[in-house]
Amino acid sequence: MGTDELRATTRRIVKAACPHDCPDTCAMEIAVENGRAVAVRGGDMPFTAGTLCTKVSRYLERTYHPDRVLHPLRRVGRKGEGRFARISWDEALAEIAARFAEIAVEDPQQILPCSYAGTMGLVQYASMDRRFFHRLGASLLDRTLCSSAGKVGLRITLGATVGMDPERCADSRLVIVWGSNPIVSNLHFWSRVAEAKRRGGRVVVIDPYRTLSAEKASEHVAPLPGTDAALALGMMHVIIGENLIDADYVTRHTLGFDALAERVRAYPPGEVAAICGLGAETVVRLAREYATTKPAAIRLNYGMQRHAGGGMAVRTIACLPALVGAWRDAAGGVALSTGDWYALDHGTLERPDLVRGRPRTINQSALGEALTAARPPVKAIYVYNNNPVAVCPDSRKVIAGFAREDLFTVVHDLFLTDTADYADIVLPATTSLEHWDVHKSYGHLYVLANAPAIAPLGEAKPNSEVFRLLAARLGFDEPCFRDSDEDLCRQALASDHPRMRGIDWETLKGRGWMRLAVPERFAPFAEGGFPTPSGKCEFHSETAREMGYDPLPAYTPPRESPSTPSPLRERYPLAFLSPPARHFLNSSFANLGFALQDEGEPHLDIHPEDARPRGIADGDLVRVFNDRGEFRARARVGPRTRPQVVVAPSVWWKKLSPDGRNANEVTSQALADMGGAATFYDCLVDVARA
Ligand SMILES: Nc1nc2c(c(=O)[nH]1)N[C@H]1C(S)=C(S)[C@@H](COP(=O)(O)OP(=O)(O)OC[C@H]3O[C@@H](n4cnc5c(=O)[nH]c(N)nc54)[C@H](O)[C@@H]3O)O[C@H]1N2
Ligand SMILES: Nc1nc2c(c(=O)[nH]1)N[C@H]1C(S)=C(S)[C@@H](COP(=O)(O)OP(=O)(O)OC[C@H]3O[C@@H](n4cnc5c(=O)[nH]c(N)nc54)[C@H](O)[C@@H]3O)O[C@H]1N2
Ligand SMILES: [Mo]
Repeated sequence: MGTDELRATTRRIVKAACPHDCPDTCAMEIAVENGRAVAVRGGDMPFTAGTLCTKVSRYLERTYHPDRVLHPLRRVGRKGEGRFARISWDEALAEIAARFAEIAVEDPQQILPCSYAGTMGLVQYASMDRRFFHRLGASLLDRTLCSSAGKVGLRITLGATVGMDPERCADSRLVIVWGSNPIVSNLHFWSRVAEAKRRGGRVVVIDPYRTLSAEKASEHVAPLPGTDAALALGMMHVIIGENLIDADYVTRHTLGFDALAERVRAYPPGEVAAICGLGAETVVRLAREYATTKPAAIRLNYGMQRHAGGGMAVRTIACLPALVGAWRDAAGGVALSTGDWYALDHGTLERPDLVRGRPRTINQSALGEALTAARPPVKAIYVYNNNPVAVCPDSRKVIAGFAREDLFTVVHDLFLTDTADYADIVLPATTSLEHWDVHKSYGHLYVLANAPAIAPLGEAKPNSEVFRLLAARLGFDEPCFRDSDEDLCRQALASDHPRMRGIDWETLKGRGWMRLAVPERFAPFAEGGFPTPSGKCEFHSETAREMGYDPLPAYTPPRESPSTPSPLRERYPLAFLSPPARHFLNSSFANLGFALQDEGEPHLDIHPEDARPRGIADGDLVRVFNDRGEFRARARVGPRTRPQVVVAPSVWWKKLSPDGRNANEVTSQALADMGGAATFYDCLVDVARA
């Protein structure tokens, strides 16, 4: 037998899921030969359709990267210096257990879990870890870095974090991509948008920045950041004023139309246009096109959420489809997240019933504040699935916290991140190729299994396993601390909800992916049936009123904006955006040669009108600064961004940037109106030649 034949006989294909924080949640197939992964490709799940993004198609370079942390480490240098010596797992676990036990005797709330979305699998994102920290009585963490404002906005309006099936957008005649750059951040959705366009549909991108998606759209509308709710109210003013509503749908399936009609009278196109920095005719044309084109889809995303009025902006835009009856068609409606369609009982995995006492909750978007000023203090922090030194706002405060000599810090990661440099103990994590998991998605309607393709590299361990071991060391003897990862996968799917019919772990594991039990052309609200208290789309919401919000859609101006008069605006006249870079995934991949090569160097897009008076030429090194801090980037002068808005695609590792800093030096810990969410894009700066 020749070597080729031998290879062929030992090759096996493992069905997996991309674990990253991206709406696409791709199906993957991993080819394995003699215990080594040798190829990855996109799976046959319809949404993935056999292709992966440029980052994940090179996943083996990440998995087998020479910089992987492969055994536990203990700090030998100063905090932040990143000097470590190898220790054994036994030493590492013994030290963590001893420190946690000692602090817990005093007050377990002084221990803080710090995790976010390094992996989105239900097991490795939130299961054994939550059980462990609940049982310990540790502080709870409110995970608000990404989507919590919009989730509340949707819940008030539609009743849950639900919407149209993004896969159906290929059939839309109009797609409004609002505050999103899908070519970068939602690639497989973009292929549906491109298909809609090929079939003669129109694609309008609403974004202050001329993104790749904006360039490829039929039309690009560039409002000032944080003004989207005003634009939506202006569109409703036109739609209602010109009687372009779907009166039958409004009567049968909405609540509070008269109050809404009254409200939007205060938003005539001229005034809205002035707020948004657009022409009034744009507002009118957009409204007419939206109301008269069927089916029309709105892909709403995170751009407008990361502002003072982010929750209300999502709520306001989410009212549009009911007004024009867009929900009648599977290819119409609004898509922000499909998360709640899964109807899973996360409590089974996370076991909130284990919580000891009444621990406080710490907001992750104000982590810097918590680590420097919380009372009682945070004495120990355990970071996993998260790189807070790079990704949390207001870095100066975050770093002041992590630099505290009296803070005991554990970081569990694949790489020595900016955060790991501050760790007392570093633990090696597995990639998704090395552990079990099960995935839902927030951008489609499939469930995916992830089987390990290879054994853990070096001494790496999955999150779940480390918490199992720590629970044993701390004497937690509840049986749930002995569940295996496959037990957890099984429990994750244990739901008797009709949409989960037929989806159990054994079946899913065999097939790799399964669609929720919903029709192919899923038009969830064609006949109303919203999961709100009234069963209608709530233009007027008592839920909102009870939560202390305006019961009607409204425009909440950004705190820091060229469109909001303030003393700050006089000193820092430019709006600063730091949206996802194409070749990074938040700060993941941003340490890998291939991604760094593709992304170039930290840069700042600035319009010629803003560059000229500052004496900035294309290619100059510039300082981006405000009262919170500063970082440096290479200026790209051109029309890619609109006047008064500068843009620095992110999130770069600080220690791999020329000045050791990144965009979060200037972002603020102020919170959005809803969900305690971060306001990364509600930020004024000035720029000068360095
Ligand atoms: N390649 C890549 N993909 C990613 C990520 C990544 O880092 N890299 N991150 C993942 C994660 S965690 C998330 S949450 C999603 C994010 O997904 P998206 O929200 O789709 O993120 P972006 O693609 O940056 O799109 C946001 C756009 O909003 C614009 N914007 C900023 N402020 C405003 C505003 O006030 N109004 C409007 N209309 N637009 C505004 C920005 O210029 C930007 O182009 O992407 C996921 N996918
Ligand atoms: N300026 C600015 N800041 C932002 C944003 C922005 O647009 N602009 N976006 C925000 C958004 S939307 C988000 S979602 C957050 C994202 O913030 P994070 O969720 O922190 O995402 P990453 O930066 O990718 O860091 C995830 C870390 O988890 C590690 N990891 C991966 N898999 C595992 C695993 O199985 N186990 C363990 N223990 N670790 C693992 C990765 O190696 C990586 O270091 O950032 C936010 N920060
Ligand atoms: Mo995110």
